[in-house]
Amino acid sequence: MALFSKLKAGLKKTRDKFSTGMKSILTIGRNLDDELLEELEEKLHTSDMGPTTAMALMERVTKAYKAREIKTTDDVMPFLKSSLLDMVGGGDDASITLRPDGPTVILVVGVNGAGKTTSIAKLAHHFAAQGKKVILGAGDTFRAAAVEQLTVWAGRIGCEIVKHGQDADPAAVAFDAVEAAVARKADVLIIDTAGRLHTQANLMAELEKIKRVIGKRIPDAPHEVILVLDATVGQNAINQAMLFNQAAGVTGLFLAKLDGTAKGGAVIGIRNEVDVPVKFVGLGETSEDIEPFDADQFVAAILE
Ligand SMILES: Nc1nc2c(ncn2[C@@H]2O[C@H](COP(=O)(O)OP(=O)(O)OP(=O)(O)O)[C@@H](O)[C@H]2O)c(=O)[nH]1
Ligand SMILES: [Mg+2]
Repeated sequence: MALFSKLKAGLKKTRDKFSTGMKSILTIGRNLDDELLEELEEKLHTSDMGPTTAMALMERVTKAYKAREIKTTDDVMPFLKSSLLDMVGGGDDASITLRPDGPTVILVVGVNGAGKTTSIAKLAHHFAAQGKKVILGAGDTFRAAAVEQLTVWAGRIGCEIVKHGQDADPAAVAFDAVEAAVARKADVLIIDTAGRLHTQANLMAELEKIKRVIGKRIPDAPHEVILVLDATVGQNAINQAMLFNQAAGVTGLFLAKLDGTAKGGAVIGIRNEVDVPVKFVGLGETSEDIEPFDADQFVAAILE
């Protein structure tokens, strides 16, 4: 499958570091002992999945070793694989379920240039392809070009867009977009926001305001707050996920740019440290380059 090979290509760096490193120490005939465990720890720490995750994995391995659940070097890779699967998660929360009555409101947030607007186009395409009526809200009023960019995507995908002028209050745009989505009986409303640093408290507070205003029109909305992360930034993505989650209550991650020279290993760390599920991955610059996140595929792409 083309997209899976893109995923594998994107995770090449992670896979090379991880699998090649493992193979170099888990050689045939070698005993599973304390010395090997030390080497394993070192390899895990130099992989790009982050120190906390490396430590968590190591804890599991050591425990299993002491309990004699893993006895030989042959047992190590299958054990790591099932541990990684467990840590990356998956399950029911790994998708966006649309509500049967009224529009599902999705607020999209993230740092500058993470891939928010492109990922919105992908989500719009994803739902439109299922025959759903999609409306976009141009909540990034910070740059004039941002509204234009989203308008171009709306035109390509063939969905409506609600927009105000530049410098308009993003919360007001969001409110109007929700009104329009209700009035026009849309299935999905996806709202763009300006990029902001997770460390800028005033801008993070603005997200709360946008959420509050949306909630005034539909009490349980936004139903999803999707944080778009640039997969190429590695460990910093974990910090972003933590702070955006604190400020805006993130319900899912969109991992963009996994096709590039990504450090996708950070995903494992995110799930382990923030407990927000990855819902979609972005694998290119067109609206079709989107895949629902599949934990099995992801772990396979790292280990094979
Ligand atoms: N290769 C690749 N490029 C991507 C992907 N997603 C987004 N991009 C590119 O990343 C750049 C930034 O994307 P945008 O969607 O504009 O990012 P943004 O977060 O909306 O940016 P701001 O609104 O400026 O904060 C663009 O050049 C996109 O084409 C992806 O999955 N793969
Ligand atoms: Mg944008």
